[in-house]
Amino acid sequence: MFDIQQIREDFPILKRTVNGKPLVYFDNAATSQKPQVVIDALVDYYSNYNANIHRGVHTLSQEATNAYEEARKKIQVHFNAAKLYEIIFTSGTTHGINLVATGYSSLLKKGDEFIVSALEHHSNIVPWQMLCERTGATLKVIPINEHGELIFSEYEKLLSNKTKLVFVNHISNTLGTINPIKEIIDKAHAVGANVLIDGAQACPHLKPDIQQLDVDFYVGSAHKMCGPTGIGFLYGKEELLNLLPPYQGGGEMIKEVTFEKTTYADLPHKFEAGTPNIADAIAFGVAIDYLNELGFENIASYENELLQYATKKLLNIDGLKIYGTSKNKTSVISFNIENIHPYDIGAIIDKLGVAVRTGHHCTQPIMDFYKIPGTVRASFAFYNTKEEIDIFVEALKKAKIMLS
Ligand code: 7TS
Repeated sequence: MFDIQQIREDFPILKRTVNGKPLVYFDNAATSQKPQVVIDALVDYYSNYNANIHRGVHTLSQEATNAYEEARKKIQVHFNAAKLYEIIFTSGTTHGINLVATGYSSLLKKGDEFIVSALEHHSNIVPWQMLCERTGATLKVIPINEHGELIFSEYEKLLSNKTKLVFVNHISNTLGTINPIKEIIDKAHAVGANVLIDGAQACPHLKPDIQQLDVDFYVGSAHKMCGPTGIGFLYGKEELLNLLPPYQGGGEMIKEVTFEKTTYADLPHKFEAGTPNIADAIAFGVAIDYLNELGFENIASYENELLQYATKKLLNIDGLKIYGTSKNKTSVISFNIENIHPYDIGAIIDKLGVAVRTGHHCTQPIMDFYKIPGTVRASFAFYNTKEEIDIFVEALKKAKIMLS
C-alpha cells in the first residue's frame, strides 16, 4: 500500500487552513487538488518553452509540439486506445459531449432515437436535448431503482433498431454508482447503436480499457484527475470520428482553404481548431503519470476503505439518510439530515474547515426521483484520511445541534 502522509506532501494546498482550521477537502468529485509535479509542469512550460505548436520551425515550437503530442500519446496508452489520432484534446467533458452531439445532427434520419440514463449530469442531457430540438429525434430515459442503480431490464426494452446512440456515465457524480458499461455497450451494439460513455467521474478512480470495452466514444476532464482545468479528452473510434463533421472551423483544422472550397485536416487536427491549450495538455500528461505511479488498484482499494469507514460513521448519526446505496459504488456519499437544508450544513461545516458540495450537483432528475431539493455530497480522494472523516463527522454533529 502507499504511504498516505507522503502522498499528502505532494499536494501543497493540503497544508492550508480554512477559517482557522486545517482544510478537509471532500469536494473531489467537483474537482481534484493538484500535486506539485503538475503545478511544476505548467511553470516549466511557460518559463522555458512556451511557443505555438505545429507551425514553427524554431526550437521552442518544436519542443512545445513534441511535449503536446507526447501528452496525447500518454492518454492513448493510459486508456488503451488503438490509435493515437483517436484521442482529441477538448476543454473537458462538456466540450467532448457537445462536439459529438453537434456532429450527430448531420447523421440523423427521421425517427431516430437516443437513450440516456436517469443518472446523468446535465452536461450529458442538455446537449442531446438541443440536438433533438434541432432534428426531431427523441430521447428515451433508462430509469433507476431506490439504490440509484440503472434498471437494466428497462434499458433492454428501450433498445431497438431505431436507437442511434446511447449515452451513459461510467460513474454517477451524485450517487457514486458504477454503471455496468460493458453490458450496456454490448447490448447497444447488438441493435446497431453506438455508445458514448461520460467518464468524468470514473477516470480519477479506475483505468478504463477502451479496446476491451469496445466503446465508441469516451470523454473525460483532466481537472478531476489531478490535472489542470480547461483540458480534457474525447476518444472516438476512427470510423465514427471520420463521419462527424468538424465542430469548429479555423486554423490548424484544414488541409486547404480557398474561397470556393475548404478541405479538412485528418484526425485529430480536424477537431482541434485554433491554438490549443498547450500547457494544460502537457500537465494533464504529467497528472496521468502521477496517478499511474500510485497505481489505480491502490487508489481504488484505499478509497473504498475510506468509503466504508465514512458510510458506517455517518449512518450512526440519527436522521441521516444516504442516497445512492449500490454495492458497486465509488467514494462519493450523498446524504441529508432530517429537517435540515443541505446548504445550511455545508455553510456551517465550512466554518469548521470542511469543504463539501451541496445542492443538486447538476443532476436535477436524480433529485426529482428522490423528491428532495438537494443533498450534501462528500467525495473522497486517495489523499484523504480517516482522521479527516472523523473531523467531518464531528463537524456534522455540531451542525446538527445548531440547526435542530
Ligand atoms: N459528467 C459528469 C459525470 C460530471 O461529474 C461532470 C462534472 C461533468 C460531466 C462535466 O465536467 P466538466 O469538466 O466539463 O465540467 N461534475 C461536477 C460535479 O459533480 N460537481 O462539480 C462538477
